[in-house]
Amino acid sequence: MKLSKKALTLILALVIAVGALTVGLFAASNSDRATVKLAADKTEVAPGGTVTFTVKITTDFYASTVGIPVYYDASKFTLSSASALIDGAVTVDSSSSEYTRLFANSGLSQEKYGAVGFVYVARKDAALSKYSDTAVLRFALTAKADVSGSSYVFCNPKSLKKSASPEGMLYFGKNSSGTAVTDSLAEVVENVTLSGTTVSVNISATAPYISKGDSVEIDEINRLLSIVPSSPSVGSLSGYFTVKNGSFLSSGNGTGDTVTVKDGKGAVYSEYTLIVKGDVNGDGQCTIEDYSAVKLNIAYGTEPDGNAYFSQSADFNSDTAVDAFDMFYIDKTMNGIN
Ligand SMILES: [Ca+2]
Ligand SMILES: [Ca+2]
Repeated sequence: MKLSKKALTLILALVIAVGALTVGLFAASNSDRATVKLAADKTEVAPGGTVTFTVKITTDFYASTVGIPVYYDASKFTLSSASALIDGAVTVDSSSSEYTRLFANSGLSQEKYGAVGFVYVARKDAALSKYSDTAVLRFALTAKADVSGSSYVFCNPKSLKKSASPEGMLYFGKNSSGTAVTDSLAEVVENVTLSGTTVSVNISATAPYISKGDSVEIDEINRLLSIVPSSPSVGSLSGYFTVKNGSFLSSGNGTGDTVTVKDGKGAVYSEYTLIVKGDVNGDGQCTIEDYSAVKLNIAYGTEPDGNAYFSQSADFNSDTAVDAFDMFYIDKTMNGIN
């Protein structure tokens, strides 16, 4: 979910205001408990390669505010993308004016560490959830080109917001009436368990690595590998990318097929759904059929049956819109004039 910086600033201002108001109130009862988990899709990565992390939460109360910062060694990783997985939530990264707040109470230096945050604040009358191992944040860290060795990615108990340290950005607010609809100020829940929120990732030059040209893009958050076909027929995918220190298999060369990356021993390392730009019917060709389907979509909003990735494959120029520009590129590709 992408919100404007203005909206983000407003939400964070709300968080700060709610936090300031609730610190003086009694804390929620001891039985209220929240658990945070952090998982990585892989624990070994080559320099330049990417690891995807998912934060999951469980609460036994109706959560009206949630804030979770995650930290990483900035000398080894850079944040390549982050996505909040709950409606109304936002992510905070170094492009945000509120970034510094992620380090409040943490005892961690912004010189040495990077951080990415998840923030959710329920608006008035919003329906609230008790969460059960619910994925709330996904983000991807890319290992820097010239580094090696193991490195921790973690949540930090010191970041916890408490009455005694109200600035903390790790917090859970409980709807004080205990009901599923926001109706009052949140009470801060201090009983937060960080269960398995320290993940060690080894950066190794022998890990599998996808070597690709500019016509290939990888969306690690949504597990999509997109190619821009260089001719009307895709042909062999190895003309677009190769895997160093490993190999790959593909179930086909059209949109919707699965690309499986394997390590040097043949074990599955990662998996992606293939998107071929301009191939909306998934046959590995960019033809008049695809052109017509996109034209119908633009005119009438129709989508061909059986392609869950229509919008990604129809959006040839990857600007998140399907429009006449994409038809222009599909026309060029199907006529072999790229
Ligand atoms: Ca096609
Ligand atoms: Ca487009």
